[in-house]
Amino acid sequence: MHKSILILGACGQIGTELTLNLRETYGNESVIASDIREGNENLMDSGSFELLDATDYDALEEVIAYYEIDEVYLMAAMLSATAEKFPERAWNLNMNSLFNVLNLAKDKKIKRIFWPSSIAVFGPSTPKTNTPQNTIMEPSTVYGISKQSGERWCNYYHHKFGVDVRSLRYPGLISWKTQPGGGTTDYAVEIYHKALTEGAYSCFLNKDTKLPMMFMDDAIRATQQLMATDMEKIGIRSSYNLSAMSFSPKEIAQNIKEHIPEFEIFYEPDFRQAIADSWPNSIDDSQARKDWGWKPLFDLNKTTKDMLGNLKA
Ligand code: AKB
Repeated sequence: MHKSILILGACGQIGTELTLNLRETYGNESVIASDIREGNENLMDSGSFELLDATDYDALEEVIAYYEIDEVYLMAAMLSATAEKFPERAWNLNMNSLFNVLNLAKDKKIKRIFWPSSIAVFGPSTPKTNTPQNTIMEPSTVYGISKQSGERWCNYYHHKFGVDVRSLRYPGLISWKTQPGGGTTDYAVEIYHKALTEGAYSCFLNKDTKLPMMFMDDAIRATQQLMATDMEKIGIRSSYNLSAMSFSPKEIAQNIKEHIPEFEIFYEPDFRQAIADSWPNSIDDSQARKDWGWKPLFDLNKTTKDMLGNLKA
């Protein structure tokens, strides 16, 4: 079936790879990329691009009508570390962009939405290990509060207005094509770059801070899989727990040392340590496995091999 897809925030870490993958699946002409700035060459050259602010309802409505869009992936967001510095801007971006797409779907201008949530919805009072799908959620960060509120709105719009919105609680995402920006889990990408360019890395988290992580290929596959799942199989309309691996800075450094024995890591925790301390160290994603057959393919060894190989190339 032909469908027309719009990616908001297409030039970011997830948006870039998602756009390229969706273009491979559905054809370049069917996937429209948009962002407030232009993206890398691959993205810009492979299909249509619109300069678009996801918080501008009228502009969004116009692009959706022009391209006769069926599905929207809302990847524009301010992440955890930056959001602590600009709380109001983070709230406005993260919430208004979501309301825009939810209202467009409510008014039948689009058929399906993907909106990413995060492990940041959990807080210090949440059980830390194997965190269940449904549990205590008292996020202590601006970003976490916006994601937790967003989840409640997604669930509300689905049950009240029949909006087909689907969501995943992404863990920290590791990728080599586009760098992340403004997150707490960004260290797990920076470390590979620094290992190759400088042979050393100064980490902004403590050595034993274990966090849930995932390689980008798995995250993109999970996203496409969820979006292609039959409506009746989707039992969760807030957001699904999603998991692949968990490790600490010390463990990823040891893993890198197997490829670069002289690599050194130093620890200089900053304000991001408190954010990381408020998050789970592992996630129970059995609901996603049961409802739509989720299964990760990348562990830390495979991720490190792929990251170092591709960054070197
Ligand atoms: C962040 O660190 O803010 C993000 C996230 C876990 O959602 N990568």
